[in-house]
Amino acid sequence: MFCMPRLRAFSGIQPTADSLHLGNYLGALRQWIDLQSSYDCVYSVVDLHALTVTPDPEALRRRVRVTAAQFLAAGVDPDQSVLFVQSQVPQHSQLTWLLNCVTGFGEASRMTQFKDKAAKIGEQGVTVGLFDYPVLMAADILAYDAHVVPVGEDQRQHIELSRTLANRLNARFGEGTAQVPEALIIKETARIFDLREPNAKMSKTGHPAGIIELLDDPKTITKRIKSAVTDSGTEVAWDPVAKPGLANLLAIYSALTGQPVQTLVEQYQGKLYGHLKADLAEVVVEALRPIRRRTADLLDDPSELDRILDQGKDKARGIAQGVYGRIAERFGLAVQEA
Ligand code: AQP
Repeated sequence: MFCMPRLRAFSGIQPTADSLHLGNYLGALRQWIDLQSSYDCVYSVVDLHALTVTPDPEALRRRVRVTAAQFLAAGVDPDQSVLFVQSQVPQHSQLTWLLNCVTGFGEASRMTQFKDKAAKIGEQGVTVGLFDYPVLMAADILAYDAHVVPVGEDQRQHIELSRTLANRLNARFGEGTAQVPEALIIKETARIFDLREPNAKMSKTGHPAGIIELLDDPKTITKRIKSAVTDSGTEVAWDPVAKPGLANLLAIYSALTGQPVQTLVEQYQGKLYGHLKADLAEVVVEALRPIRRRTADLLDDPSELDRILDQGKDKARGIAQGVYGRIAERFGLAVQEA
């Protein structure tokens, strides 16, 4: 029987914290898991990106492993998908340089995440690396000829840049130079908000009280959900503009249970916000319990984690070397076989 080759999905998450958070999980990671049955999936702990915020080397080493362990614990299957650490595949940096040379300074300057992060860090701390982050991300994606990129809403502009650069390569060097990727963003969970500031996205660098980490213990999860900021009203209703905090809790509840938001709203008619928060805390605790347990098991067995990442590195290099060679040759570079 003739089988159509599968389309390829690529995505990555930065090892910039000791735990991923619920936004990373619902916005990206859960999609990664679901795509494994129908796509050829390549997932990466993108440690080169983490260097843009100058982490302590020891913390970076630890976080690379704990991030990879969480991918696996959440359901990334290393026999089905390629799981690797970005810095172990040199083509990411090599392709970034080629893409740097076709990216306008003006178009890179328009990236809103750079502006936001630069504003937080302050002028003195901003590096060229942080500015170049979206080009490195384009290289990550193009190096695997990825057709789709499962991410949260905050990455939409970066995927647009990747598309622009792929189209530019094809226009300049001929069709087939680069695969033009598409963002895969799930509307309902595209942006999970901070529990204390429901108009800001939940972020690894946010205030701890506003974040639910995948590795948080049940007591912490319960405390954070119970003290989540809501409005002064009493009626449970879906109104992201007037009741952004409540809408965020309903979105999380719905995403983790599969119950439509409207069903939840009806279920909590005549009840107080506190009832919903108490039930949601239980839902989140039970959803994250197996991930926390499996992550701990994986970290207790360092040789198995090493084996998985080593196998992933070889497979990732196998793909990226070929794609990089094709693109570099079209630029006119004499590519050496590795
Ligand atoms: N709040 C969120 N809601 C939905 N999706 C989200 N993602 C991040 N936050 C939310 C998605 O998770 C993936 C993680 O990407 P990343 O770690 O490489 O970078 P990030 O987007 O900058 O993530 P953080 O956790 O918010 O880190 P900092 O604090 O560094 O900004 C991406 O697919 C992202 O869309």
